[in-house]
Amino acid sequence: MDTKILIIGACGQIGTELTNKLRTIYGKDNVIASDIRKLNTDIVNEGIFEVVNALDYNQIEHLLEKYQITDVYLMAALLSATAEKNPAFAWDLNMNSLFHVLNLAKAGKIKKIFWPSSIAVFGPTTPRENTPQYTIMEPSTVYGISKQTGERWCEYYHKQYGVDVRSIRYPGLISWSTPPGGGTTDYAVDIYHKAITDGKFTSFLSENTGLPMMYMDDAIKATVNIMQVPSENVKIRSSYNLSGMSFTPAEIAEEIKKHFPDFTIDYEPDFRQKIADSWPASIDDSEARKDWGWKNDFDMENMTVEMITKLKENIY
Ligand code: AKB
Repeated sequence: MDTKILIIGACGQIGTELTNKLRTIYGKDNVIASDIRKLNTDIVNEGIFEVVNALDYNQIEHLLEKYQITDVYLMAALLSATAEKNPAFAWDLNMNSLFHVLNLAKAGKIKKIFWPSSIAVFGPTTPRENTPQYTIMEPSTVYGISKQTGERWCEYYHKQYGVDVRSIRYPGLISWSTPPGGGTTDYAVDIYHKAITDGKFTSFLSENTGLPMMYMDDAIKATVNIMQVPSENVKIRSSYNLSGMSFTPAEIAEEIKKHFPDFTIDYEPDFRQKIADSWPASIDDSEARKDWGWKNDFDMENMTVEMITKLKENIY
């Protein structure tokens, strides 16, 4: 059976780039992009697009039947900072959209699911440096609690009902072409824009707050890879640790200064500082490397060159 893909949340930060990549790989007619609204004109106009509410089981079921979908990528979610402002809705969206696709897969209507988890599943009691795959997990944010719970359900549906669900714990994602959507790691995108437009940047995280980060191209590569490997390679059915690089606001500012010597940074930590302080500073992703051959292409240095080049070429 040919692969037919439904992406729920196709207009978001990851969804946009994932949709473009999947359309290239599988062909435009085999990738159905969907979102709650027509939020991104390229995604809407350059292929098949459907308006869908990730909380509406019947709408999703209808699309699965209409397009004979095999694989679903569920990218709709409220991220960490936004979720803290609206805990009840974050819990509803992040959990019930997952239950819908897990139950549709259990009913035999989806063959394979991709569901993103996050470094937010870890908490203040987790070892912060080189955080292992298996460790203490006591998330203290609404977003983290929803992702941790989701991981448990993914593993449960796999073990009890044979649902082929695959997942990655994304770190902070950095892209020149799509804006981030309400996360704690968003500063690491904004800093590049401000370096070019203003020559200075005010960080909402303090100088020495280290966090795991990844260039979007690597995140998309990992997502496509984990969905393409044979099922037996995916040994972890909660979610895989995944690492690209780790840096603090001060370190990324130093890297940017290599390109803009006059660039300056100052620090005004806000409520997101507490979230960042509860998360790992770096991640051990050896299980992903071993099980399905994960390897990152980008570090802070080559990502910075690419970000500045692409932003100058395409945006400014
Ligand atoms: C966020 O900051 O909420 C996200 C994440 C790390 O999952 N980027």
